[in-house]
Amino acid sequence: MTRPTAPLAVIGVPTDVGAGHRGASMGPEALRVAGLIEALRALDLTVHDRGNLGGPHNPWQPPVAGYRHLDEVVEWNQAVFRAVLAELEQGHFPVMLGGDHCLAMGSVGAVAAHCRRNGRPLRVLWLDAHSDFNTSEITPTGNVHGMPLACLCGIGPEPLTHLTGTSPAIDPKEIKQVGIRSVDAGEKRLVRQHGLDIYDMRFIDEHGMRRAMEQALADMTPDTHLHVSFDIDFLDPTIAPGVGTTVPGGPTYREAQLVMEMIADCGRMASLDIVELNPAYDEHNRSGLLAVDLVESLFGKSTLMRD
Ligand code: HAR
Ligand code: MN
Ligand code: MN
Ligand code: MN
Repeated sequence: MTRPTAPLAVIGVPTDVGAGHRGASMGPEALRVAGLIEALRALDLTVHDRGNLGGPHNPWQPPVAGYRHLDEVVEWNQAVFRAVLAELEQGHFPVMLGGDHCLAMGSVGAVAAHCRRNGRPLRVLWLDAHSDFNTSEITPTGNVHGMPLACLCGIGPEPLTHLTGTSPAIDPKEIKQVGIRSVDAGEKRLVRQHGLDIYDMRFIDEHGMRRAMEQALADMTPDTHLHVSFDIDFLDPTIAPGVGTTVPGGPTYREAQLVMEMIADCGRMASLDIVELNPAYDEHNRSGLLAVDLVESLFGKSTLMRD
């Protein structure tokens, strides 16, 4: 196990403009109230809590031409992109507290731009119930939190595909998805067409989480930048009810712990999103507390090794 040595820069992104349920905007504070910052410091990590980014409020309008709140999503993501790139340039490890998953366009976009400039290979590990590879033509909802990976791969509206200046920001080959169990009809075609490497719940049932993670984390060079995008709805809703879009049949507590421990062991993680926590749907912040528990393992806390 290798702990990151770079100081962490925690960036709150209190938005729910990309979601179809309101309340993920309260996620950053719920994670802080659950003790995230103290838990990371207790692992001897240096943590700068940068507070929250600002952005447009949620106008709560229906979708227009296949997108709900496109202008607001663009504005939030420009802010995320700038903030994350600035931290990476200072040698910091950015940790985004969401906020809905649309923010990953800004965070992964910045990581991709940084890797490109420094000639570092990139891998994006997407822990989620959903593939988040929709487009305005195929989305059943118009919610942009269902589209970030398609936009990052160059499929989407110009202001979102060109956040980093160049499009596509990432190659589908750089993406590994784990825990997937809800993919819309048109989205299925698209993820197959782009050859996404997906370890869905069927794979996990048949081969186990250990094999899924071994394969998802295989073939990284020592200089690979691993970005982890942790959507709380990855977890089974019986243990993490505090999200807007629950999907039954997700990883158990032990499976989720193994995921985090194996990521810590690989020693490549250099940036992280924690997204979709929605305190309006939670029970006494139990999903927030669980997220903190899992993130401790992600940063190297283990039962028998040194704390
Ligand atoms: N696929 C559905 C849609 O596009 C649900 C997407 C839900 N997304 C998140 N993030 N909660 O994974 O509307
Ligand atoms: Mn510093
Ligand atoms: Mn997601
Ligand atoms: Mn999801």
